[in-house]
Amino acid sequence: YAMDGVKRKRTRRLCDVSEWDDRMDYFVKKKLHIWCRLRNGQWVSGQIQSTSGEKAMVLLSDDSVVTLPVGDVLPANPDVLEGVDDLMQLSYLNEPSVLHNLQHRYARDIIYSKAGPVLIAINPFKDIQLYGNEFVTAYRKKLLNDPHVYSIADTAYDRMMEDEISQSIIISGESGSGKTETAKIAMEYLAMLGGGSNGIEKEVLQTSYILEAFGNAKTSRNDNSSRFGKLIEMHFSATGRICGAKIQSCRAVQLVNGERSYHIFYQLCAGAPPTLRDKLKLKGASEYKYLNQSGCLVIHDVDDAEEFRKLLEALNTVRISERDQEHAFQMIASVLWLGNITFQVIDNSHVEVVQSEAVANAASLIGCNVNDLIVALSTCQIQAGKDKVAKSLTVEQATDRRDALAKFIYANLFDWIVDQMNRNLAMGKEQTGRSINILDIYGFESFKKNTFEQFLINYANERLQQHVNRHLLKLEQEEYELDGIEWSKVNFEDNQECLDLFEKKPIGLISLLNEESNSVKATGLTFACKLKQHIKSSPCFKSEKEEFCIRHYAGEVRYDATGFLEKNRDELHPDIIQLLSSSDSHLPEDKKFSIPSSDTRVPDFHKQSVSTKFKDNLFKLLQQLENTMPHFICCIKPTDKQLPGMFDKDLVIEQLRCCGVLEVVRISRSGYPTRLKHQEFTDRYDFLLPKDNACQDPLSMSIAILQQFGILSELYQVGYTKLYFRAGQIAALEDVRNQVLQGTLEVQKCFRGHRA
Ligand code: AOV
Ligand code: MG
Repeated sequence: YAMDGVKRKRTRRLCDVSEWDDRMDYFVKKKLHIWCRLRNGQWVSGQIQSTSGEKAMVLLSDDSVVTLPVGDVLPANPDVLEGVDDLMQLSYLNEPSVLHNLQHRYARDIIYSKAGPVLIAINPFKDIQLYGNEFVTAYRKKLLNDPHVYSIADTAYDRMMEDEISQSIIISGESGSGKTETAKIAMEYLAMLGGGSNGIEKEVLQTSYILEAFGNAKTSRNDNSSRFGKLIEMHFSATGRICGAKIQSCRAVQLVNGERSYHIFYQLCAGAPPTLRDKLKLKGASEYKYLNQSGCLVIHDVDDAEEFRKLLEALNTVRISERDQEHAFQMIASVLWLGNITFQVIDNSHVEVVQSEAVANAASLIGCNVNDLIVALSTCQIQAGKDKVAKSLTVEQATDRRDALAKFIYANLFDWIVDQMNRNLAMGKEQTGRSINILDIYGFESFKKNTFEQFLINYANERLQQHVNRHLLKLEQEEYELDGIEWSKVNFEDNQECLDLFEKKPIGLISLLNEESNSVKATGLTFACKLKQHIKSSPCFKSEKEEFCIRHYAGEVRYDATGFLEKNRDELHPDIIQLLSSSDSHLPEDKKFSIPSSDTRVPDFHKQSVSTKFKDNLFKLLQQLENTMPHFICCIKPTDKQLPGMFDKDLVIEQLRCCGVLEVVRISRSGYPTRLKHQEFTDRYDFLLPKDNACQDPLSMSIAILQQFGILSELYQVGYTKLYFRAGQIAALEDVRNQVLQGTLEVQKCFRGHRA
């Protein structure tokens, strides 16, 4: 242990750039490997032959020699460190070394690595043989301790059982990096550990399938992209069995968006059995406007009909009754038929709904009168004196109304399904302190065209990033400083500025958006102008015409302001509310639409905008995580092509930078990952002190114990309230403790005496 600590200290110092300059001669003499950055920005391996002034002559592997600025040369790690499990073990911590290490592993299908406390998971885009019963058993029995999602879940489970503190597994990464798959792998592990006779673990696992059918869609970045964020709480009994679960979701997205809409539409169209087809008047997906406009109806290698059969199985498993399932499919079909309703202008003056099977089917599926639907979609009831008169809408207004109705029905259905599952998974009466929360949200997105949905999604990621940074980088260092131990601070990139840009009142993006949404005359253009006018000082913001740019932690994104106001208002016209409330009277209470108040006396500014609700919801989720012990998984997407065997270094390094991976490793390496309160420490080890020991207070006793054990002073630090140990030191202490406990009777007695 002593050796370990000393060695680490030396290598740590070597990472400093100034010392690297001094060491270069040594590298020349010993012909050691280095990394050098070529003009094209790529890092390649080579050997320094000589240096003169600010230049270095480097021999490359193809025997050519290049002359480079000294600043473009970095030390490479010795061969024995090739492909280490944990980046903390690297003697030289720099970007090319980290990349090389991860690529070396990835090429061997080792997709998991540690970066200190964080698990790095690089998406393999193919099945790899790392999962299933055998692996679960091996990790559970601690026969395997290679980095793995299983090992993170295992640690969380043990901590939960031992400390009775709720845990959380927080998964971050950009779109398509593997968050949702990782979340499922963690859930599978926990389900196997916590499975019992009630079979609830099977239900918990099946919820993922249902949520994905209704909440995921294909985008250009991910064929199975989550369009909602979720926090799954798994609750455990005192014996470690799963006793319940709860899903919280945070949806941000439109019906028709991206390449394909939600999977469920295509699954239903492809897989519904004949009787259901007849009831829903269902046609093929290509017949529906909401589905056929994007030009993408199928996903490569996915059989929607087969997926539908799996969905039915999942719905049965979570005990959603057949009647309820039918209700859900009826709502889905009503949305599809609504999308096919068209309008025509008569006499250049008023708009009419075209009589068609679409409007008839939509009305019957929603459960309302066809004429009521037609009136609600094409006219506006206006109070004229004592009477109400109908005023015709424009085609554009009518289309908006139709879409708003479809969107509302879908959103309502999604929430209803989540409620049903939560009801069936609800825990017994016992509320335990034992839960594991898994957070999986939509990843950072930047498309050719970015709109309100990306705005919300990227804001959520900005918030999540701060949560991660705060725990891994900030709190850790603050604790050292507060407790008065020696510490040289590691700086890291903070995204507070960008969050301020979103959240500041009254001149943050969300406030300004809400303000502008309240004005009837405002448009995307006036909104963009307003932003330009008010937000002058933020380095994260630029705007021109109808567009604005935000510099996010993960890169710059250009947003098109068109449609922001409407989507942020997301109003359901009182006429539609009227229609819905009259349509569902025949439905049982739990299936009724949860309709917003149509009370016109509620002033507009009291109605919460979509962005405000989203923000509040997000805060609630993250707040819940604050009271848990966090475990972090950082998912990395090694290629934009969704194909195996590719490793785009630039793409990977960008993501490692975003997650602050190098900084995390730096902090963990020079940090003290194990810490114990003086009292805790003395309670556990003071039986080893001679009986006549004169120390009274826990701090002095702690120091006496450390001296008694002969622990080297560089391996720990004594804070005001706690002891801080380098990695591995507590294990060494535990060894001694166990040996003594198993040893002579004398010591055992002494131990008992002390405890009592
Ligand atoms: P995401 O959740 O991070 O994106 P997913 O978890 O949906 O990403 O992963 C995208 C695809 O990568 C999956 O559909 C799989 O094909 C593949 N994949 C990911 N992890 C694994 C793994 N461990 N083994 C095999 N294949 C994997 V988004 O939800 O778009 O942010 O909003
Ligand atoms: Mg996902």
